Amino acid sequence: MTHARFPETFLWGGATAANQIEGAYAEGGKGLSIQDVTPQGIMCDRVAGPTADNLKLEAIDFYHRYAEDIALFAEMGFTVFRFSIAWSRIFPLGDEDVPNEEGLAFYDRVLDELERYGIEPLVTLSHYETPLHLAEKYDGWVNRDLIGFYERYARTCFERYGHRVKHWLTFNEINSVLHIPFGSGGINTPKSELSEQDLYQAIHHELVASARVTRAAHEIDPSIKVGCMVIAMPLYPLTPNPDDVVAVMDADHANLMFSDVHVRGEYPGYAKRFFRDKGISLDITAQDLEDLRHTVDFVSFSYYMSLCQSADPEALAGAGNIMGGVRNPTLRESEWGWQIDPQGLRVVLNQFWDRWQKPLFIVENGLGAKDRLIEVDGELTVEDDYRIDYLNDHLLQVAEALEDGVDVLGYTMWGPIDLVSASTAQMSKRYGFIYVDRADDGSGTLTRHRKKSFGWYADVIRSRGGSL
Ligand code: BGP
Repeated sequence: MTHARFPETFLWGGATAANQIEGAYAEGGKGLSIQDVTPQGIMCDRVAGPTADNLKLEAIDFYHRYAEDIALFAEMGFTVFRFSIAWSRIFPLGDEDVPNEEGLAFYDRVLDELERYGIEPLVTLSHYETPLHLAEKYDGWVNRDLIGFYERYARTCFERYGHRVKHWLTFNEINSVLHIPFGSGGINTPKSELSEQDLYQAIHHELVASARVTRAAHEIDPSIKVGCMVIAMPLYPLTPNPDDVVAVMDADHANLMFSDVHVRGEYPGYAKRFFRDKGISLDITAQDLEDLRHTVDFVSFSYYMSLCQSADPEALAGAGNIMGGVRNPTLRESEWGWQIDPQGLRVVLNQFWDRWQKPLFIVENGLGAKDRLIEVDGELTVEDDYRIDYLNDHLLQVAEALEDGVDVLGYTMWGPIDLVSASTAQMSKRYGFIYVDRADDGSGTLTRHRKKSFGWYADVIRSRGGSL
């Protein structure tokens, strides 16, 4: 085995979200979340209520099988596990005064199990799971009241779990609200009717809320580290035309604003100009400005792909996941058209480190693919060399970034166990090292099977990247 490429302190693991794994959507006193009314996925319109075709209602039943699943993570040698707390398990409606003890107790049990194996929890407070009541009654984050409700929820979590959870993320992919206002911000007004004024007011409320809970965490326990979480998507100019380079700069700004505010504690000049040019006039109080000064301890992000940008509106077709852009003619793509660019991860790690000089955490990265269960030596498994190649190539680029001097805290690949996809709301877009027997029509035994990549990741962790 060759030499370790990663430091001893580097955290290795996987990342999930409550709505994509837990199921038990109406058990333990849980209220409805916006995920319970989006059976087609976060990019689609909501429906009237929970419907039988919504795979997330049962998901992969982590709510009942967490012990078995965490044991499998431990078998791979995980040192960190990212999961989210379902806000509507703790505050079923979102605006009540008293938390739901049964919901709190569930995460105590999850944390007990992680502790048993020495796996560090990395907890997302809000992962596309706004309580539905907050969406319906308040129009989600458009309403300033959400700041107080969220702070109460976050404080409840810090007080209960803060002594055992040292790393927290405030909002999953906070910049996604630009594209999926309901899924990301619980904004009930249809996207086509939502004004930019209201959208940016909602964003402002989320940024203030994030800063306020960062302060609360530090007050409750100074050893707690709080990070923001953004979609990282390096943008390359489609051509060397300076117009395309400026298009990249503008599109970058639209996204970087979220982490710039989190890290610098104030709106950058380019954002103020954007608001001026667009005639957006935000309600920002003196207290808001003071609150924003409570900056994050680290920056975390998801990385799946890069895209090109162009100043030519005709070139701007709808490539990409949540965010748009132009296809890069030099890159391969996944079965879902997500372009594969391992070097983009090194680029973005360097860009973020140079910009903020804050520790970085890669909290999502992975390949969604259609897997085929086969029998090998009497065991059911998946020979997922395509997934191994994807992750291997990306991790080598993380090692390069470490050589570049970037401070990277850890890597939690997305979906270590197959789960319900956020965009398609189906099972067949699989990311896991662990196969879950459930099909898109909801059938299946939910039995877990180790894929080939399971042993591969265990080797990577054991050798600290030496086996890559
Ligand atoms: C991110 C989300 C995750 C996850 C991932 C993969 O945007 O934070 O929740 O699902 O993308 O996306 P998908 O499930 O659509 O393949």
